Amino acid sequence: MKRKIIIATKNKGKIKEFKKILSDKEFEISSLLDISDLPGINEDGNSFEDNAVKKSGHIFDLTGKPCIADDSGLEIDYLDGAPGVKSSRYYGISTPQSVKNEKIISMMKGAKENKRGAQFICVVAFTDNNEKKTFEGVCKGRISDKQKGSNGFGYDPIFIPEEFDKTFGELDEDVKNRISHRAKALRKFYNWFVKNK
Ligand code: ITT
Repeated sequence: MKRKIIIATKNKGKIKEFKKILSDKEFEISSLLDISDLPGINEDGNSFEDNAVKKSGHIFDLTGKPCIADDSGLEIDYLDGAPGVKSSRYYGISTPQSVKNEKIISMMKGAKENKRGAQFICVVAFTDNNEKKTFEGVCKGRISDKQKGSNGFGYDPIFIPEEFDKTFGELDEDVKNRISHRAKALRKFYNWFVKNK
């Protein structure tokens, strides 16, 4: 029998990836796009972990159903780790993503290849009636010199994962869903879940 789980997000890019990555697993997944009128949450934690735990705990408290949340972002070495935990609010929550990406490209103009390192981080938090657990995934790579491709979402058109020379925006979605920060965190979650739940 399929196990019901709620993904505590309205981000369509994340929802698509969660569903794909967990598609061969025995979950019946719903998201906040399927549940109307839930009050939002202030993501004011200082870490991905704080925010992920806050989001999954909040939705578990409201629904009483097992819940997973994802807090994620891009850390760029050349920008001292920015945008990091503020990735979705960087340069304004309603600024179009392509403008944010262009801003980063221009701030990094002239940065040499060995100074362009970056990593995507994802912390998945699980909450049910008797526990809270977190799982982290990291995907290392570098920032490209222009935006390329339209696959994925967010900063994908400017991020080139290690061992590739195309951005996540250009790479096939199946490749991203195999090697990404989100795939790694969800694999850890799943391995724990099957042993413990
Ligand atoms: P929820 O809180 O509802 O899950 P959100 O978009 O606000 O949605 P976050 O606070 O975790 O999510 O912000 C993460 C941001 O980091 C996201 O909006 C993207 O801009 C970026 N990001 C995270 N994972 C990414 C990925 O796989 N590819 C590209 N950008 C990503």
